Amino acid sequence: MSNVIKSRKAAVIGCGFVGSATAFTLMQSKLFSELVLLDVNREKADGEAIDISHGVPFAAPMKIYAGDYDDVADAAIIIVTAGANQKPDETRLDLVHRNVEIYKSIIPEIASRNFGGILLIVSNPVDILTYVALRLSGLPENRVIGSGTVLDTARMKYALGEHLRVDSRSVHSYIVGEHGDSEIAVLSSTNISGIPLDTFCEMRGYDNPKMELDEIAESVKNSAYDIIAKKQATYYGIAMSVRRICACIIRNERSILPVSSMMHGEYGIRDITLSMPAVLGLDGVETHVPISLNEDETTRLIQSAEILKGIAEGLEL
Ligand code: 6V0
Repeated sequence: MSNVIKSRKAAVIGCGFVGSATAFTLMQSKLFSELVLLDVNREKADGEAIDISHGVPFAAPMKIYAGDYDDVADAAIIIVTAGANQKPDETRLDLVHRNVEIYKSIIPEIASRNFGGILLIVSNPVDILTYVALRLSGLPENRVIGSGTVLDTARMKYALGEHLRVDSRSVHSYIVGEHGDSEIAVLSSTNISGIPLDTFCEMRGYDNPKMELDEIAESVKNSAYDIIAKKQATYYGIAMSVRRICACIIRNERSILPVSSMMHGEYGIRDITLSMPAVLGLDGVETHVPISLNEDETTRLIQSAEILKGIAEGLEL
């Protein structure tokens, strides 16, 4: 039997750049009344909790404190950001062995306490670690999700919004597959409030937009490398992405977000976790939404899945 969860309680495991930025945005979100911060460095978790608590009078009443695994077991959502981050010239996949070992010390602690909420994986490589968390926890597949390409999709919407001089919220576009080097920007079905991307490009005076759009997709894919080269880590964009995912779950919004979760034959892909638009609500992933892809996008998605599968199959779990 799973624990009864407290619907307004969240926990963040790993309080480095990403965990603390996430905790800060969650404090401002008013989604939760209780937030537990957990880190191997307890002092760090405690310091972040105290600092972030001092923003509470400007948001809404809530308790933020450093805790241990007994404190996180009844949270509605546990967000795992623990683990090494990319150093300049490292790919996300380079982190896999270090972070799998860290997950082996975290996920069983959660599972052994009959956790009944949603496990939201953020550490990289996020798709592989979502797979690892699923296997190590034994939790139902709908309740183990990765932040996936929610961040990449936001970056794409922002870049297209700037390029087309339109509100990024009016841009409907997805990046799917791995959160990483093999990700796919689905340009074929991208639209601006229903207007096909190519048509909107023409409206904005771009005659032959393909090259510019491919460049934008490429720069979105490389944006983490660019940010890390300049400031050693990325955290604000992912913190807002996590906030959006949490809102969708806690309010049972059933929005469609490209989170990472287990695939069951969509596009012929199965037994691996990757990002695909999905209806997301209180129970986590309700169903995948296999958006239409052109031939090239489908081929690249299958390649992305194969890369991830090759890594997942080589892990000793
Ligand atoms: P960081 O600042 O080094 O923080 C990592 C934190 O994890 C530190 O405070 C550690 O003490 C803590 N930690 C390590 N081991 C454990 C453990 N066993 N239990 C509890 N806490 C532990 O890294 P940063 O915050 O920059 O990045 C964290 C992870 O998020 C990395 O794997 C990044 O690659 C990843 N990101 C994922 C993104 C996404 O879109 N999914 C985006 C940005 C970063």
